Amino acid sequence: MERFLDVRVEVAAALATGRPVVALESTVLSHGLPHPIGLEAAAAMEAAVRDEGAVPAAIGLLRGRVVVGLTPDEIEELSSGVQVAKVSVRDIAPVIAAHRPGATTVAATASLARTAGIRILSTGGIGGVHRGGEDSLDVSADLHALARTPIAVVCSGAKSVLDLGRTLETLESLGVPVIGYGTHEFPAFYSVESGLPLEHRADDPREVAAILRVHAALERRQGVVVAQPPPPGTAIRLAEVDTWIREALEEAKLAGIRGKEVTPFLLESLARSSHGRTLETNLALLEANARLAARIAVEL
Ligand code: PSU
Ligand code: MN
Repeated sequence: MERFLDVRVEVAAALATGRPVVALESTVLSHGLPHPIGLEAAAAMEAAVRDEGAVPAAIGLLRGRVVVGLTPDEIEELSSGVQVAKVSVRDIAPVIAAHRPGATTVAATASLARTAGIRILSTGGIGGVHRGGEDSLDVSADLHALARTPIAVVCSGAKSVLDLGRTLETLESLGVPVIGYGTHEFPAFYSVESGLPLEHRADDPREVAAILRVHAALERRQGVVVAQPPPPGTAIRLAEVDTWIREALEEAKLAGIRGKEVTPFLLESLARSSHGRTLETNLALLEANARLAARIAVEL
């Protein structure tokens, strides 16, 4: 495995001595945010993780290997390149074999982080069931990866461009616990509110750690979603986001966007319609989630 798995010194040392490590996905940096905002986001997330006393481990594919603990230069390489592949689970081996640079989604990052021995991952929003997914079968591999990868994923729920109700139903079917952090409602990424109640809630990192300990002790095979609403000052009302989403979906339909292009296309359209407000919220929640993930990792 070592031929293809490059766990960098700082991360390897932390894992070997039981110090807290937080994995960070790279698709959000390369395909989810425009350059150079992806870089800004990466720096903010890494700083927040370090600030809380944990080691950040951004994950991506470079020069035929999985890198766990990308350097700032490597993150730049992944976030600026036009040739960078969006890598979900199915893409890992082909992209490595082709020596192509690849930015990993939540699904791919979670499974590679686990391979490296990391138990907590931070992101903005997980993928889910797309609107109309009951016909198109466009259901993110993130959900299926969560069903079989025992890792905690700190996020602000799933993007509101998705069908959040069906996303939650699917997580339930797959046996994935969803814990509201300081909330009884599934966050809608840019928005605090979704109208979808959550049964389980934790109010501080210790409570989350307690749940994760039970989950691990009982050898549960699933991931755990820890869903934190976006920071209050930056959240946007769902009703307001909804008008932009409808525009974005219409645009995507007209342009014939399909498959893995859908998520990046919609995010870009939202950024345009909102005059950058969704980007600001996205940055703020990425940083807040990285900070929370680090605090949970420290607690564990
Ligand atoms: N959330 C964001 N921006 C993103 C993504 C999520 O705010 O760019 C990315 C994540 O990497 C997630 C992926 O895993 O989108 C899901 O893509 P898809 O729907 O194609 O599975
Ligand atoms: Mn998809």
